[in-house]
Amino acid sequence: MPASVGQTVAFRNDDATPHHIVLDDGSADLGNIAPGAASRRFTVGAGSGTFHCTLHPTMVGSINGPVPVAPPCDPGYGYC
Ligand SMILES: [Cu+2]
Repeated sequence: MPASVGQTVAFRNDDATPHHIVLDDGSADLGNIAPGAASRRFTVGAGSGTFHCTLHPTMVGSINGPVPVAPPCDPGYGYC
């Protein structure tokens, strides 16, 4: 479900490898998120709809767009 602007949300890493999420508009760098852990909470801004993982540059997504973007399938990172 997409998040709304102004909503406070966090990422939870259900994967087996760390991820480092940065919002593409530069409004939040959530740092490394260990497997099984959650990031700090942040407020979704009007321009913070997309994000990427600095550790896995092909991992991109959307948090408030009309259609969430699924990360690309990469068996090496365990998220297919
Ligand atoms: Cu990652």
